[in-house]
Amino acid sequence: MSCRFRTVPEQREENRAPQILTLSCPSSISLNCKVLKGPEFLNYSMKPVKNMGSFRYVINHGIPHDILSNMVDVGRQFFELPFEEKAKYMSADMHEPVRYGTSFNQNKDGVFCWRDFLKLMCHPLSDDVLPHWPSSPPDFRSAVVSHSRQTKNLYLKLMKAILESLGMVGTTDHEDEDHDDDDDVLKQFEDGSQLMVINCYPPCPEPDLTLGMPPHSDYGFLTLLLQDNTSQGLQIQYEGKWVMMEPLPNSFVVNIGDHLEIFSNGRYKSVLHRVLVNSSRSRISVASLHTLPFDSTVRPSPKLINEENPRRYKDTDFSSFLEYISSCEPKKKNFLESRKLT
Ligand SMILES: O=C(O)CCC(=O)C(=O)O
Repeated sequence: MSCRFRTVPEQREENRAPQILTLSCPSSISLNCKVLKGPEFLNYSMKPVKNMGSFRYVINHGIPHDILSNMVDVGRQFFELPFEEKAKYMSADMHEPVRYGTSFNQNKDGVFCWRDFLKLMCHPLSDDVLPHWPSSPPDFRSAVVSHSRQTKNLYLKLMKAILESLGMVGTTDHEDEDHDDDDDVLKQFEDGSQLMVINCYPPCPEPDLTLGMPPHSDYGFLTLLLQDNTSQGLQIQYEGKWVMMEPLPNSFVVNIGDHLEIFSNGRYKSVLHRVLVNSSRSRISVASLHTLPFDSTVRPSPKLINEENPRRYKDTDFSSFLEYISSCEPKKKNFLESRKLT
C-alpha cells in the first residue's frame, strides 16, 4: 500500500449497501460519424438534460491507443515508487502546480478515502513548471504532455459542439456564414486551464467500508476521464441510483462540471459521481479537468438569460473554489449549491 495514512473506517459514511445499476448500452458519442456537425450532437447533448442525467462516454475520438496506454502505465509506475520518492511532491497548499496526496481533501476529510493522487497543472504549462514534474519513471513527463495535448484538443471539439447546442456559436454545417464572434467565444476555451489528476486506488481489505472518492461533482466545464481497462469503480448518480461506468476500452467518460452548469444557466447539469474500491487489484484513472483561464470569472452566459430563464447562479472563479474547499469538507455538490441564486 502506497500511502502512510490508511486505515479502513469502521463503517462507510452512507451506512448502506450501494444501489448499483449497470448500463448495458451506455450513452456514447462517436466522433467518427459526423456527430460533431451540429444537429446530431445537439440531439445527443440535450438528451441528457431532459432524461439521461448528463453523462456519456466518448469513443472513436481519434487519440492513438498508445498515448492512452502510456499514460496509464506511467501513472501506475509513479504510484509504485517508494513512498519517499512520491513524498517529494506532497503539499497541503492547494495552489501548488504539482501535488501528491491522499484521500479526497486530506486537510479536511474527517474519514480518509482509499485513494492516492497526483495533480499536475497542464495548461498553461510554463517552462518553469515542467522541471518540477516527477522525473521518474523516465518517460513520465513526455507521456503526460502527449496525453494532456490530446485531451485538450478533444475537449475543445466537445465544447464547440456543446456551444452549438446552446446556440452560442454557428453550426459547422453552414460554412458560408460569418463566424467572427464565434472565434472570440472559442478563444476563451482555447486559453482555458487544464488540470490532470492521476488517481490510484490500492486494493482494500474491506472495500465495503470505504470509498475511493466520496460523491462529488467536478468544478470545471468538462472532465475527460480515462479508466484503466482492468477494474471498475466509477459510479455516476442517475435518478437517485448509482450507475457503474464500466471501463470501455479506448473510451473517455465525459463528466459535466459545475462551471458548465453555471455557464449554461442550468441547461447542462453537473454530474454527481463517486468511486468504489475493490480487494483484489489497484485501479488507475486519469482525469483531465478543463475550464476557463484560472483568473476568469465564470457566470451564466447573458445569451442564455431572459424573462423565461432568469439568471440562476452567482458569478464564481477558481480561487473562490479553492478557498471553499480549503475551508470546509467538500460534500456532494455543496460548492455549486453555494453559487445558486435562491
Ligand atoms: O477514478 C475515477 O474513476 C473518478 C475520479 C474522479 O472522480 C476525479 O478525479 O474527480
